[in-house]
Amino acid sequence: MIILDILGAIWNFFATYILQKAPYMVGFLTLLGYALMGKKWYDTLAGTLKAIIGMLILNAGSAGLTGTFRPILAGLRDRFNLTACVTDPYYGQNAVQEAMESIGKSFADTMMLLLVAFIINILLVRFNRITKCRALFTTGHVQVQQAATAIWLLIFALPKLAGDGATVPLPMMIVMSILLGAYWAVGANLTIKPMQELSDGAGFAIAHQQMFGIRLGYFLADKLFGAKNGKKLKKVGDMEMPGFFSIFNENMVCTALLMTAFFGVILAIIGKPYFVSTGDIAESTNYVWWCFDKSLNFAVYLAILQLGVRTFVTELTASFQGIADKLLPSSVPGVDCAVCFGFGDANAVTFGFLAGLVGQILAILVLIFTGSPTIIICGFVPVFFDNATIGLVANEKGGLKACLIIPFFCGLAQVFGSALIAGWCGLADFGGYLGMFDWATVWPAFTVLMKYLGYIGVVLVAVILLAIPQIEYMMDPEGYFLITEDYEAYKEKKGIVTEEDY
Ligand code: ASC
Repeated sequence: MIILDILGAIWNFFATYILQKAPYMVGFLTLLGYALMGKKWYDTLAGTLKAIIGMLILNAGSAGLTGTFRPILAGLRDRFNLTACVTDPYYGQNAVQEAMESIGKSFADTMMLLLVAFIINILLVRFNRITKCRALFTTGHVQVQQAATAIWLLIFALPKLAGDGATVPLPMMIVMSILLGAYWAVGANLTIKPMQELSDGAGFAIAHQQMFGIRLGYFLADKLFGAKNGKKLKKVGDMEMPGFFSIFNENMVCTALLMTAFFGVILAIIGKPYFVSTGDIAESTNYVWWCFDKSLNFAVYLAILQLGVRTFVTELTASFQGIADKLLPSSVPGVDCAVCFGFGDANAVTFGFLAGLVGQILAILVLIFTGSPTIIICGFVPVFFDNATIGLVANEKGGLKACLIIPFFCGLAQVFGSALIAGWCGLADFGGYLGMFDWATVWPAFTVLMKYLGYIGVVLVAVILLAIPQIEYMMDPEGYFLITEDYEAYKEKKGIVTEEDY
């Protein structure tokens, strides 16, 4: 009994403080990786600390961005008295919690789902010679948000299987874990090629909420805007601006100026009285200066975020070699989408975000003017992190045009998709929906299949998911594992020349 109690306490600690907290999960993997490699204890300690601190810095940047700009976008809703559903992973998670309580179900099942789905992800990677899945999800906060949303979508799609009790019955739990675990493994796996190319083989995948979006953006950028007949691509970083415009070449300056213009307009629309009423500013505050200060802070948080990436990425990927050699062959860690902001053209992050914002605002206006029963307010997290990431990847493959056009369409898809699914499954009534790209496109499609085809739909979704890495493998059997095992050899085989190699 005592042993069981101790094991229970250890597990509880692990689940609460490590599994759900990305910095410590990354630290744990770094520690494990270095230990498996037999590194000296003090090097292991230093590497682990650096990985944790780097990830904490990244979180500080991302929390700063979200904390500063979320109230501004939410202010639009209050200012115009809209009863609208906010697309934001945290609002979405709260909405699920309230929705579950409203039907007498316990939210505690989410944690169980998270754990079992994570084990399925590990197994799919462990047996990757069969499954072809090469990426392990490490972003715990995202996993919690997704587990919550997936529980609700599945209860909605399969009410009979969900039963009437307070807890989710075992068969339902099994279905949920398989689908979610497969989505993590397959989605993160889809991002490996775009990320290896973007980072010149840094050895990570993205484990976030727009993984299908990244691959789609990469594919479309290449097909529609990619370099043809050996012509060099015009990327964001290649723009040589004359005179005054040359100051836009500097990332911090570019971000600050663009944000001042964009947020200036939004803040002008909301107006000072609103922020006085919320207590954000005093009556005596100079509103224009306050807006300017907010906009400059955008560049500050982005810079912090990139510093975080530089601090932890090499430690994590170097140590992960130990895990790949001993435990999970040919695998890479799946990390937060903000990690890729440390690679590629820094301005593509800003351009992608702004193009996505324009798309989202346009889509919201369409919803308002067509009298849609569900109105969406764009939360900061989806509009920024999704579109910046997709824009960065699109720029790498298809240049400036791709970096603007693809995120614009993603912006439309995020709003229309979220409005449809959140209205349909009832989460809009609770004020929030996850709203990130995959959850506004891929998951709603899965939900339709399961709602109308029942168990056949479930099987279909699982088969579709598991078939994706197989198809990817069939398209490039020789390069498929090489790209994670030895990127230099992969490049040589494919005749890829990067700018650094010139
Ligand atoms: C999310 C989420 C966040 C951000 C962060 C980006 O989906 O919940 O806090 O994106 O992970 O770095």
